[in-house]
Amino acid sequence: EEAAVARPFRQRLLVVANRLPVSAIRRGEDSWSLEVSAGGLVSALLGVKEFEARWIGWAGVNVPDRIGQKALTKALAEKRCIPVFLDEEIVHQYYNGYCNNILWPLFHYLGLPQEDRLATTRSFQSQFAAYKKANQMFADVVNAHYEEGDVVWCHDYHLMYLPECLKKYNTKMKVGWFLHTPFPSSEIHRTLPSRSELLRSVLAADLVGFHTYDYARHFVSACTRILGLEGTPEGVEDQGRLTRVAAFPIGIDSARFIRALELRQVQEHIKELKERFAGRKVMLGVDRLDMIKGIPQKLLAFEKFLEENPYWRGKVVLLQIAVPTRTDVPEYQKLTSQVHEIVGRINGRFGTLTAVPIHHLDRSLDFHALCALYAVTDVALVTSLRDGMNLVSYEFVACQDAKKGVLILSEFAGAAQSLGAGAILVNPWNIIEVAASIGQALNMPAEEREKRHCHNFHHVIMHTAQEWAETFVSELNDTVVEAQLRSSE
Ligand code: ADQ
Repeated sequence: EEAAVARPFRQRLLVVANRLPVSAIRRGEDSWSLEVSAGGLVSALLGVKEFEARWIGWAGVNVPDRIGQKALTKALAEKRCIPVFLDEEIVHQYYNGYCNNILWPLFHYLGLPQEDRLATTRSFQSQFAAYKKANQMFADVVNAHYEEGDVVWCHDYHLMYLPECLKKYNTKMKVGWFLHTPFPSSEIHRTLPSRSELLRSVLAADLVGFHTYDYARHFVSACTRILGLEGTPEGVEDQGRLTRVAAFPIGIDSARFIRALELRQVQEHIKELKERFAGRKVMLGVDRLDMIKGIPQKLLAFEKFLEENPYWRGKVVLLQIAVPTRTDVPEYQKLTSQVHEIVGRINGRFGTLTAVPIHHLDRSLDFHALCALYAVTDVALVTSLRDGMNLVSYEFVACQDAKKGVLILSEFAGAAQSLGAGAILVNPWNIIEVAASIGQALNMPAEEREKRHCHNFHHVIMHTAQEWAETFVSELNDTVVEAQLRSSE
């Protein structure tokens, strides 16, 4: 950081995402304590020395009073973070409602919510209004901090309305937008009542990025079929103005994982885990507890495997670490109890007085514990029903250079396109196929494991998060901003 500060000029990068990469806890009327979360995006941008990143987003807390807001703004400034204050009602309608109840399931091919049609229409409209209002509030903050020469990078499905709001303020502002989820087939996007408005707003950006070529293609098809615009090899053209659309597959900060494995505390943890599971093969699942991750399907496949392979009973253990998310949403509560029920049944069927086949944890693990688990795993199971990329598969590969374990990977994760040659690819809906692939993975000869691992390891260390961020921002810089914005309809 310090060496980079000495450089004469570093371009400012305003990174706009729904959540700031910090958790804020209020300690008093005007005092806050902050904890920086070392997520992928944070380490990706720390690694990019050409830019000086500022973060703009919601701090995840409701701060209704001016004193609290002022104090939090000041505390966040030290972390180069700028807050957007959203009240509870907006959070409910924009974040829980439109983002997580409508866009998230739709983009993962789970369709729109299907309650009573009239009620849905009404709540849909108010949620979309809140979504636009929240995006406008983000735009206000960005605009207040923008200086000429800055580049603005908007993230994810929460902020699809942001590029248009920003360009309305300033047509010269360089605006990029990146989607972390899949972009679905245009036939799916078509079902969304606000389909055109969102596409048009995203097109106001200068550069639009996705994890895979397929998502980019789906987006371009949506623009051509729904908006009647022209798709070109570079992107989408509207009355002579080009919005560049391309694939930028994300990666991880692989060096951080590899370094962690050398730490004494991680080594000790590895030793403990090895002793604990001696004589058994370790299988691992690490997911947020979300329907898109296919956790019930994974458990059913494991059950099928144990059913058909009595030899392996007692010789293999599945560690499923599932962080609860969105716990106030009924569907997520239902998923939790469904998962618990299946785990209970399998452990009841195949457990003994001294050992159970599945250890299921409803919580997150700290970074070092996670690295140790990745390192002792023989087979990782990633069975997402849809997943923009899936970084867990990358993290597993990064920690496996000693063991050369096997990755079973859903073909519906973006990662299948980069790690497909080394992984065993499966259709997570096909329980029998996944069960068979568990057998294949557990029995795989060392030579084949090594070959597959090397392929994936090479990819993971070569295509890092830093490289991803650098490529996106430099391509954004290369786009030509035309000071023209289509008249909105
Ligand atoms: P996510 O859906 O959150 O991300 P993923 O890419 O797998 O999915 O990243 C999850 C991150 O959380 C990983 O870094 C993982 O280590 C961590 N994590 C998950 N479960 C954990 C647990 N139990 N304990 C500790 N840590 C845990 C979204 C998209 C993805 C896309 C990313 C990045 O849904 O498809 O890859 O953004 O663009």
